[in-house]
Amino acid sequence: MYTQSFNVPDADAPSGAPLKAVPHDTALQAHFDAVIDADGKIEPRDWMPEAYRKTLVRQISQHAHSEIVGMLPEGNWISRAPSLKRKAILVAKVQDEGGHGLYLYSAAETLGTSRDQMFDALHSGKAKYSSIFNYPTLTWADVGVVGWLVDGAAIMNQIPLCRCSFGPYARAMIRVCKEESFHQRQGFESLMTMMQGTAEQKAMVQDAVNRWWWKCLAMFGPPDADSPNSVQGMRWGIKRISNDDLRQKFVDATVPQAEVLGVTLPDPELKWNEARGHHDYGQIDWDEFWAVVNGDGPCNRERLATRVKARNDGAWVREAALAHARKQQQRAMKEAA
Ligand code: FAQ
Repeated sequence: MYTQSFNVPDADAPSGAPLKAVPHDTALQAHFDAVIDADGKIEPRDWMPEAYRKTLVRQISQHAHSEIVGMLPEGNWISRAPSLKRKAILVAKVQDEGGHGLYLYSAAETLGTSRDQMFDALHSGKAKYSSIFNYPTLTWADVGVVGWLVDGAAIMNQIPLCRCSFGPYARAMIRVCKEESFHQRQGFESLMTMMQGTAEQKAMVQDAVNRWWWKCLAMFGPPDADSPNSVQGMRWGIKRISNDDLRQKFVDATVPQAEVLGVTLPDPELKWNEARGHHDYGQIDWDEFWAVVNGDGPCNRERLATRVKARNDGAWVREAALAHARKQQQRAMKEAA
């Protein structure tokens, strides 16, 4: 008998008889392991261990939710962008994030989970999304800083995901990374313009950097020693670089950019360490991070309420589309009869 576990007794076996190992099981597992070891790709129709499938659904759906919830902090500024050019760029960027969410939901659907199940998990507070989107965008400079630092951190994390062992996720990431890189540059360029402006504009940029810097460092997830999913994720070729190593790469890449921009990163302990060949940096507030991840950040409730309202407000569109599809199908069947 075929089941997901491949390990049930035969129907004609006497009850209480020991489970018969099904030879297929080990062969499939061995094939999966060989593909992973050879750095190959697992595709949706391939056999995969249930734990691998579950991990991917967890990570990809959380990633998709982050993109969709991530539209909100910047979307908040579309109606107040300071010029037509900035408004057009921001509309395009926020739309791109929505598109990333859709690629990712589609990738997760190939693993046998429905979009409704994923939305239910988000809306009931069961699924996570990135901590960073639970902070408010208080000024126009925050929009530039989200592009520069939040998209910058997202790219750092996502480039290794282009080599993820699960094909649909890896392929989605290639396109996402190209778009994120435009997002990061537009953020930097917007801040650069402000830094050539008035003293008030420069102060606004510095204030935004002060408020977002530490939250961006926390985006990479808990320290490696406290990251329960890392070891298995790396064994499976889902994660390629650890949370702490990505965080370090982000710090090292951002310090020279901050110098070009003319802003100070708000960390007195930030300094080049010649022996390590990296920048040292100060302590991240992990209590704050976990409070935000567990639903208690400045904007968690507002963000979820906005997503639930959007889902409810759109119900009539989904119903109308389904009714239209049913009508078309009936008409086609009548014509064929
Ligand atoms: N926020 O054992 P680990 C973007 C959770 S997209 C909330 O280290 P893992 C684009 C983690 O889920 C940003 N929760 O977990 C954009 C786990 O809980 P669970 C999103 C977090 O999976 C820009 C627990 O902590 N990017 O920004 C966070 O090995 C601008 C233990 O952690 C992705 O999702 C966090 N920051 O590593 C959009 C990339 N960190 O699930 C709009 C894909 C950790 O066991 C505007 N995801 N947790 O209940 C990943 O690479 C990984 O899932 C990590 C976490 C690195 C996030």
